[in-house]
Amino acid sequence: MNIKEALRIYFIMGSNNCGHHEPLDVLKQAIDGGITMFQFREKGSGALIGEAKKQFARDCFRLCKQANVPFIVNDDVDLAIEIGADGVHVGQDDLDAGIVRQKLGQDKIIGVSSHTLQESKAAIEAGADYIGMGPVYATTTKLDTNPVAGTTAIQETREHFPQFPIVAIGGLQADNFTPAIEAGADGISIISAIASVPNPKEATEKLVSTMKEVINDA
Ligand code: TZP
Ligand code: MG
Repeated sequence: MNIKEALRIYFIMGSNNCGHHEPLDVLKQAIDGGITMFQFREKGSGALIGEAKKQFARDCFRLCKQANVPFIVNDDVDLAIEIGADGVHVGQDDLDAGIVRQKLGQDKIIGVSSHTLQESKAAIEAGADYIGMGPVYATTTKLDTNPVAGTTAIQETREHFPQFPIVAIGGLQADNFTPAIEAGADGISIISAIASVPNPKEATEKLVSTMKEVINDA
């Protein structure tokens, strides 16, 4: 798998991000619209736990597998191992990437959230396959984010690591993500601009077509 290409339109979702939509239908629409990777992020207020979480993860994984969309689990390494997910994404306050690597083995994808060049360096040294950087813009989806970062740290990380896979996150939409790509991100991670809109498939198609234009112009 080409990780940079997989990061282009990286959809992240949990059941509590979907408003009145049926979460599996949102994921189905996002897949039909052209997402290139998916992160199962079942956490926060009202999130499923225990068996219900596990079943929902399996259902999401099945849809992704059918469409060849890599399936990444947020935080929960044990769940990822149990269901055979393609990888795990961890934040700065979660398990260290080196420990995740030991648990998952060499073949799985490990993503790490980074907010600064220093965090990027540490994640890369610890064996991350990609880093997620942001929040580029303000977001109401995650309440405990770091301060809005713009694109400066993305640009700094890109200058130090010309080839390393980077995905931008935070408040990104079709009409505002261009600066993140221009700063050096390989793709965008999106929650609400797909999960919380009236037509997730159309929204995804718009992200995909805009991304094609932005990359061709770069
Ligand atoms: N980490 C930093 S910002 C964010 C996460 C999980 C939320 C992104 O959600 P949205 O709705 O795409 O702004
Ligand atoms: Mg986390």
